[in-house]
Amino acid sequence: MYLSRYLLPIAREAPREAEIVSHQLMLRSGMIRQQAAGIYSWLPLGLKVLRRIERIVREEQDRAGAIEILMPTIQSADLWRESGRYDAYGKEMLRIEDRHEREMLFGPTNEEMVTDIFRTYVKSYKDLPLNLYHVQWKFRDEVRPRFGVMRSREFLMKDAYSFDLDQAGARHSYNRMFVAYLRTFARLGLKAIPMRADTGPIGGDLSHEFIILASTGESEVFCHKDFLEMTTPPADVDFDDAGVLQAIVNDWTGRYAATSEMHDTAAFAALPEAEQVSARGIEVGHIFYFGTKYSAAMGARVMGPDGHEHEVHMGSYGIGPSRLVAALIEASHDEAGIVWPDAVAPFDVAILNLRSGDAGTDAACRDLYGACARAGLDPLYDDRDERAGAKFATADLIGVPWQVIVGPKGLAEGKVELKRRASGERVSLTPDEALRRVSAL
Ligand code: 5CA
Repeated sequence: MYLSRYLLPIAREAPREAEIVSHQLMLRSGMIRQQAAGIYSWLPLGLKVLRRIERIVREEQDRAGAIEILMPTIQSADLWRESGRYDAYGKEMLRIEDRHEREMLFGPTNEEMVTDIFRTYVKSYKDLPLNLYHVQWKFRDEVRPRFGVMRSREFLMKDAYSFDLDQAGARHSYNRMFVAYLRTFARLGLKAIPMRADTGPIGGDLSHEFIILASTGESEVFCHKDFLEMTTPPADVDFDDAGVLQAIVNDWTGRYAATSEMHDTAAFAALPEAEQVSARGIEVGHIFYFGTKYSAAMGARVMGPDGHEHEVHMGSYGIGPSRLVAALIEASHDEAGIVWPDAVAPFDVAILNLRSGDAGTDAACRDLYGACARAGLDPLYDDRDERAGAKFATADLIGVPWQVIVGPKGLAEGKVELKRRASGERVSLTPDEALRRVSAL
């Protein structure tokens, strides 16, 4: 992308209502625009990051055996009356009436709808286990939307729903998602810690929140220090092997970790002081096992091998890709701006032309741009007629992992400068060497 043709509305300062650094940086780097309280447009740069997160989330869902569908944002109240949640959900649910005076709602989650799909099409235990997921916008009329897309009213959620014949099967399904989440967050460059959690309006008695530690997090959390060093399950883990998955989950749940709602002061105090971590955290994922709560209420039954009908055991599994954009910035930024992990960066490399309009630097930048694109990289070329200082500041602010700085002095010796955003390290290289270095990652 040539920056002169892009929409990148950079702002020197963030509006005062932006309280936390991720919100400030998302506004300053032109990633989002607020349209109403807690409702945002995603501008080109923000959307690119959101899409890269979604892609990793999908790849790990698919790897774990979940199947993607797409359910609508608008749902019928009748479905929610079947589970009893239409009244129970309260003011967080945005209720809508259509022209025929039918009661509708903007979905805050999809347990009822997916249970309806299941009961329509699946009749036998032979079709189990089944896990259906979608990535769709949700609406929750939060009393206090705040921190930008971190706690918004409209937000993107990946929600998966598992169906099993019995509790043992459901446990395996739960563990599949547990391990998929460990892999997802690690691939995003985050250390997420699974913590026993409260189930709230979703229900059930087995639940984990996946929390990343950040000083601006909304939750108070307590955990064992070992979590900071644990290794992520490999890509080739056998998701069909219930024993292997259970062992991984046991390992990740064997040490103390809890949010303030579930905190056991005595158990935490029993840990040696050097092993206690007490911090703030951001909830980036939440998984639930709730047995037959929805299948019983909505008549989702399958024929078992015993010739009898069984209410299916279900779980639901959420990740917030839009919240993750903000969480990633909270976890990775400095005074100059965002420092994207390679896996989610909006562009792979920024090419900075220090003298746009100069035939030599223009040609070198265009060549490099073409070579990057041919190497499968996604380059952003700052070809604007701007001072070098403004180009450096923009590149640092938007946090592209590599910068190739092209100026007439260096070019006279056949060299460009390659800067790694995260470390600030700069080296002088030929354009070919710079390209090789960038594409090696
Ligand atoms: N049905 C279940 C699981 S699919 C569910 O709704 N779970 S949840 O309420 O915990 O939400 C799942 C994830 O969505 C959260 O972990 C969080 O990452 C994201 N999320 C929830 N509320 C918001 C919000 N107001 N703004 C941004 N992201 C949110």
